[in-house]
Amino acid sequence: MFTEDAMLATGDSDWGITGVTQRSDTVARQLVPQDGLFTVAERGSGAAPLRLVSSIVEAVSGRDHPETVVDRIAADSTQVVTLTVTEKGYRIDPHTGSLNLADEQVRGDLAGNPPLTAIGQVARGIQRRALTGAGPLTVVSCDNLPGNGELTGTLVRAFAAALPEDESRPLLGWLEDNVTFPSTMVDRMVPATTAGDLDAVERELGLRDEAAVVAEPFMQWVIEDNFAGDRPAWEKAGALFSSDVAAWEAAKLRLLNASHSMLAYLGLASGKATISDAVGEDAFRFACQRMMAEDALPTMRLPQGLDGKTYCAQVLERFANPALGHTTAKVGSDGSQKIGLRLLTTARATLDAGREPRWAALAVAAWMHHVASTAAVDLNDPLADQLQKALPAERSAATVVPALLGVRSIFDAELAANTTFADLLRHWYRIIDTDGLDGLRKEITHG
Ligand code: CS2
Repeated sequence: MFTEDAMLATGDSDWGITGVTQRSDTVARQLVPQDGLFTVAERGSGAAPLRLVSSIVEAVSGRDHPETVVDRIAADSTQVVTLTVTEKGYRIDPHTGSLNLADEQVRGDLAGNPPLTAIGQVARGIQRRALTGAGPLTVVSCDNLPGNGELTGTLVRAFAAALPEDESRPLLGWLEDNVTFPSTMVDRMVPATTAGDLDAVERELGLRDEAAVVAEPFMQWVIEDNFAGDRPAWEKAGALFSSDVAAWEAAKLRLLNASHSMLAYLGLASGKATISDAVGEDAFRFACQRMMAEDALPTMRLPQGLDGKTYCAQVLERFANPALGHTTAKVGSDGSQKIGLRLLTTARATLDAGREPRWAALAVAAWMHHVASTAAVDLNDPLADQLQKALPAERSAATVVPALLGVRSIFDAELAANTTFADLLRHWYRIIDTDGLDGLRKEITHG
């Protein structure tokens, strides 16, 4: 949408996007017969009319056609590669914060197989640019990770460094001189499209659009202005260019995403299927407000132009959008990849400030409860097997909390050994596990 709006605003209509899907070919299969056209259906108050987006000119399944992806990244006409591949798509080693060289697909990509990981595809595409003399390239991560640009640069360089010496040296040199990795913060809630959404769009549009996307009316994109080559005039489409993206991203992760995860796990524990149902529960909304106001805000620096109070109120209002149907199961997926960035940062900072991270601990305890009460096959998380293995057969606050605190890829040794934090987790876990919703209501509103 931003790219199309930028073209409309400037009359520079030379841009086009090759859209790549990574893990399945579903979206590519939906887009190809539609020439890349898709509808964005905003839902909720202030929703714009249906919008047909035409900036995607080609859709490719990266799983089935990795060489095509490498070709497109390597093409001289390509200026920018954006990545929206979720936290787990980066293949980060939680212990080093760099590329997970033990990951099977990363190893395959390094061995010279047609690359299947996002980082492998980007690195191989850049390697080909270096050989063919194509121009500079900008790689833009759009995922919910702090310093996502710097991180992506680190991962691509780690991939390059792990190649044989004769490949590695020239690639690292070319990266240094020709490729930049600006950080960004993207914000728009986009639930998975349901069959009901497609039918509703068909009724409004008079056409069947298999690739229609449902979204909230709000959207925001903050970008660090560090481009190696040309780019669409996204600022003309409402994107904000800022030199303080890190603060924007931290605010989003530790306020919006943290509350989103809290609502997802409290909702899952109490039979609430959607985020709007969960935030409609007074006690849960109150817990989010207090987590943001008492744990998160006092331990963070906000970017200029962002008012903390207004932002927190706006976030809860967005969650309450009843037309969105954002499920607690979806937001609660991949918890092992999310809670560290969203909640444990706040827990650590609050403990460091000499206070109890009471509300962040509630969210983490609710996640623990979700993990302990879901079978491995049903737990939508890349660490599902590892988490289940860590769990004892008998599951209560006294056994689950220490068992999960022992998972080092999520909790570092210092945080895991903090007795204030462990006590809070056991306290909340017991209430969720034995007293249920009524107990939570009582404890949250009077606690
Ligand atoms: C959500 C996010 O699924 C999740 O974990 O918290 O995808 C959220 O909807 C977006 O970050 C909103 O911009």
